[in-house]
Amino acid sequence: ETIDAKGRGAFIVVEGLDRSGKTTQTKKIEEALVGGGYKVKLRRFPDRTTVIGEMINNYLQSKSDLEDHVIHLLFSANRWELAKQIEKDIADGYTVICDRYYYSGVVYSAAKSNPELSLPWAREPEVGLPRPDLVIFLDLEPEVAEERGGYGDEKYEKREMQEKVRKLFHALNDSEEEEAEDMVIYDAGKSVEEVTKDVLQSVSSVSLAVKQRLHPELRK
Ligand code: Z5A
Repeated sequence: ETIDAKGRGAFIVVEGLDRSGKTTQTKKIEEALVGGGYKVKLRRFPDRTTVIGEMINNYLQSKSDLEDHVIHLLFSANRWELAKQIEKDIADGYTVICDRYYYSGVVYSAAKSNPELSLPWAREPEVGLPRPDLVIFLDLEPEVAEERGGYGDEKYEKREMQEKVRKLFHALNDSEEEEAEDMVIYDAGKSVEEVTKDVLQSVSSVSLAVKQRLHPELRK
């Protein structure tokens, strides 16, 4: 089924742990939607192509050290600098599929052993960003992630951090926050094809439903 030319596009976020297949599934969703006649744009955060993105990249690759609050706010600023473009794309009828978003922003900072970076504190700078219509969380046991070629060399790619991040993603899903309303958890330990089949069920129902909702909401 093709989308009404005047309707807005959906805003779909793919979240998950390291090696959970976010990039792989983002492309699969794109293929399926393009095949169904949708106009699609892909995004990823951090977007390392901007000046702020370059600072984040240097931090993740341990080429620079930044204070915990500072790197948190840079990740957020990286979303804010692209927020208007995302809103415009959605309004122009593009379905925007985004590899990581403020869910990662909140959870990775809160997973640090710094009591000043609580979940509520970490959520604040994200208030007012475009709210996703759907957040697919690809859940994976850390052992399985390690079997997929292990973690890379970047800052947070360590077993202990990944375990904390996973717990916090689940805590967010069990919370009263609006993140819980938008999030659907999928078992990313299945084969690529099985995961695609699972996530496409949510994607197709959301893509059709947004035709009724003219404007995307902003995050409260
Ligand atoms: N971060 C943050 O702190 N604050 C923020 O606000 C944001 C992010 C936005 C960089 O993210 C770091 O930034 C990240 C969070 C933090 N830190 N960590 N960890 P990134 O997105 O740039 O990098 P990444 O998470 O390391 O992405 P990735 O390694 O590319 O993972 P992926 O996209 O989820 O996986 P993939 O490339 O699709 O697949 C990984 C491998 O597994 C590959 O060989 C695939 O062929 C294989 N694969 C995929 N699916 C399957 C299945 N189903 N079965 C078997 N094998 C599979």
